[in-house]
Amino acid sequence: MTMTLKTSWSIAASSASPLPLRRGEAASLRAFVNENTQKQPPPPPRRRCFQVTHRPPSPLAHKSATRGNQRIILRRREVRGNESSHLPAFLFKVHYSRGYPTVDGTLLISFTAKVWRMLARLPLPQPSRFAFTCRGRLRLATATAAARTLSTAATTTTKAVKMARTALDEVAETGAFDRSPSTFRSSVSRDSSARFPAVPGRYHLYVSFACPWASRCLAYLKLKGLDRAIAFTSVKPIFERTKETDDHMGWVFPATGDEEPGAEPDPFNGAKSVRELYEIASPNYSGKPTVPVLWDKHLKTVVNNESSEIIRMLNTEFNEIADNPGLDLYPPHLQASIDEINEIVYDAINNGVYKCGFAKKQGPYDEAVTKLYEALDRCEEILSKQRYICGNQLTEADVRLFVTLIRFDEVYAVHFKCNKKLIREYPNLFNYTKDIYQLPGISSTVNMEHIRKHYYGSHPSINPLGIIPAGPNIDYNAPHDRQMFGA
Ligand SMILES: N[C@@H](CCC(=O)N[C@@H](CS)C(=O)NCC(=O)O)C(=O)O
Repeated sequence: MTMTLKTSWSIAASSASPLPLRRGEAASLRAFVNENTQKQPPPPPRRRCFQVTHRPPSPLAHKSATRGNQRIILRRREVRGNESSHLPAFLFKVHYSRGYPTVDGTLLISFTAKVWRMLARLPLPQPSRFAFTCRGRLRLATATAAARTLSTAATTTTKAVKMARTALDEVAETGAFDRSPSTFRSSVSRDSSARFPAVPGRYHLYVSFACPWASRCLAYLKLKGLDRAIAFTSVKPIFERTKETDDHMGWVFPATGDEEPGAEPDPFNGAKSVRELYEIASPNYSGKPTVPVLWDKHLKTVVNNESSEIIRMLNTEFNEIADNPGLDLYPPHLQASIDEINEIVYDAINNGVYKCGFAKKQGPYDEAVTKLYEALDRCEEILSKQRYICGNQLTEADVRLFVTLIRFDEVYAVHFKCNKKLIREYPNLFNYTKDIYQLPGISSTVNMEHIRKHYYGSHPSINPLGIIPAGPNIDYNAPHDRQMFGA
């Protein structure tokens, strides 16, 4: 039996097939999806950001099949939208291993088990083209161009999450930047019997000084007094080729400690690139090799690559070995207001500057820049009444806001076109930035040389010649007026 799905590829099943289609299963993938999506309950509220968490192994976890030079791997994952919505999902991965350049496409799709069984039986796609459209709305694309052009769309009951190779690829057809979720989401625990117990010296943080997300973690190492228990290594600031065999550009380590001040060779794995670290942890990894990486030296794996989760662990799980265990940056009485401000700051400011900078069309840029300045105005207003963003106590929300503010006038204003107003034109935001910069240890987490080199030098589609503008060289050690609020 052979059926053609749209024009792109066909589904074949016969008794000779290693995984023959079962009777009663719909004749085409579209029918399967229609059938299953129609039976689904009403969709949960749609969220732009999905957290990916690992579930205990199920019989459906890790299925793979090989045909010729192609290998298809299907893994079950849970995709969590928010507290109330749990979408079943499958990580759908196609890996071309022999005879073609190694190209992985990875998608997370929320399919039912029945559709999953169907997918597991599909003949493998042609390397040149693998795409199908379901009800005109769910589109999966992988194969050669996949790493760059994965597009995503959601039906009422399904959600596809892109897994691209660099942030610059994460632009939807609308021209808007759409950040993909982090993939390693395990936790270090103070419980000594946990898989990742909080033991001094066992974990290492791989960062880039340029990266605001990684810098959150560095700020926590300093504030909590954990820098002796957890060491870190920074990569070089400018993206380079990560492999000879393909053209992926990303974070690389210097060959020696003298090559680039601030950057060091990988002390444990001798990796040339962050990509290599991810491949040690997961040989078929095809997502974005991002920093920060919380690395387990003992199990040689990535524990977690999501900064918002790493900082929560650093706040609570390492207190037995922290020099400053009493500092709680996410105290129970402020959690609701921290969560609320984080949501605004993440979407409109932290990620908002990227949405301005990576937008490929005027509309998404206009939308992002409007939201960005609305949020900055709101923060300015809040900070006219209190020292920190959630009151008169430093919290996680301040660290998260600070890492973007400190980069703003130096890079985002020019490189990401966030030039409507500068941070130094907002009296409260500017003084607040200096206040946090002057907290013990924080200035050592800000390497402006790396920040400027990275942004201006790593995004040729935005700054083709890589020229680094001269200014503005702000003195963040200059006096500020924030003591007027006490504390
Ligand atoms: N959600 C992640 C985002 C991390 C992230 O995007 N890091 C950027 C650096 S600022 C990265 O490593 N990008 C690599 C690339 O685009 O190829 C986190 O907060 O940890």
